[in-house]
Amino acid sequence: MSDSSEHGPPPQDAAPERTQPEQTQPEQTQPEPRQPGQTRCGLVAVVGAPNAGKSTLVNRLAGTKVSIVSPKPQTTRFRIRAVVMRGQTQIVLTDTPGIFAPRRRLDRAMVAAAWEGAQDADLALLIVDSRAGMTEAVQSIVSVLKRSRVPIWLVLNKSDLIDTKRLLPLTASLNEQLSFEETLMVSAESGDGLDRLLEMLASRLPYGPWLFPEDELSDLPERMLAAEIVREQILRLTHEEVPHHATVETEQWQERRDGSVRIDCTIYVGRASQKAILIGDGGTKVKDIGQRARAELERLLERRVHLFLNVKERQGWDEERARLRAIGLDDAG
Ligand SMILES: Nc1nc2c(ncn2[C@@H]2O[C@H](COP(=O)(O)OP(=O)(O)OP(=O)(O)O)[C@@H](O)[C@H]2O)c(=O)[nH]1
Ligand SMILES: [Mg+2]
Repeated sequence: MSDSSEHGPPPQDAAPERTQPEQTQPEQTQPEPRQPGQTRCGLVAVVGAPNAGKSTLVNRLAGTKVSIVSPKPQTTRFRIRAVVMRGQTQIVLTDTPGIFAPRRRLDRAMVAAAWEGAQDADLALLIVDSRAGMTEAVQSIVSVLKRSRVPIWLVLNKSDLIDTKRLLPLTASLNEQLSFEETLMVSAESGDGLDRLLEMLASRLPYGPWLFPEDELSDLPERMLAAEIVREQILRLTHEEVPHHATVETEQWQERRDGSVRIDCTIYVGRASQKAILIGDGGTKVKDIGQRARAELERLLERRVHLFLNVKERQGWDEERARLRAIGLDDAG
């Protein structure tokens, strides 16, 4: 398929190879607390191959849905922040797109967003799908992470799908390649191991003031949330090339006097055939997508929602800078 350089971060990231002794250097140890009740705060990037369960984990840790989830790879397209409070620690999680060998401008921008998330962090969690094990994608990501100065924890996810004893060879082989500061086994789906993960994060992050208000759960604007919830249903209800060749933008957000909101979204697809699949016989598919997205939005926004979807064919949208900017991706060249 591809070598690690294809999965790699932008070229400016050229830190020296991570070596074993670096782990024990004093810069990585925690200072003693100066006074009881002192606050801690840190940025924790959640990175990994597509479909590893990063967004499921972030949602579960945040206790709410901040990022969409689907059984298909490449669900997350841009970084989403979730703020989790644990005692005196503010854990600022960044969900990132899965890292894979990119081809389209859209894909390159997604992978660049993931690596940028990792570079800015105090700590990175490498999420690995335990059942999938050491895939080519994981191998490539590890070979790039080796050059990172950010401390990395290995989080083996989906422990509910596998006898954890069978994970020992995978753990050993990953730890041989990169000296992870910690290795944990969790199930983002069942919640197993997550309390311990939060506890460990809370006592690992540096002392310092909180960066965000305590009640700020996420940085996703409501207009983008609406578009993402529509896209989540497209990922769930359509198959093959359609979901990956669709993008959603919120065109209008109208508050109504009765407290409800009217949301108009446009779904762009690359081809007429994809548009036909999305619309479905007599409009049944897009109606189904709309109904499910509306129900989910009403739950998340805690108000009545009138959702209108408009499907447009727009060839080459995934190479268009404006379309990528609309979903919060910078141009990755
Ligand atoms: N059984 C099981 N399934 C899980 C677990 N965590 C995530 N999943 C499933 O794995 C699939 C992918 O989950 P996501 O959270 O979307 O994965 P992701 O890493 O964010 O994927 P991308 O955004 O595409 O990179 C979904 O079907 C989840 O329900 C887990 O711990 N156990
Ligand atoms: Mg995701």
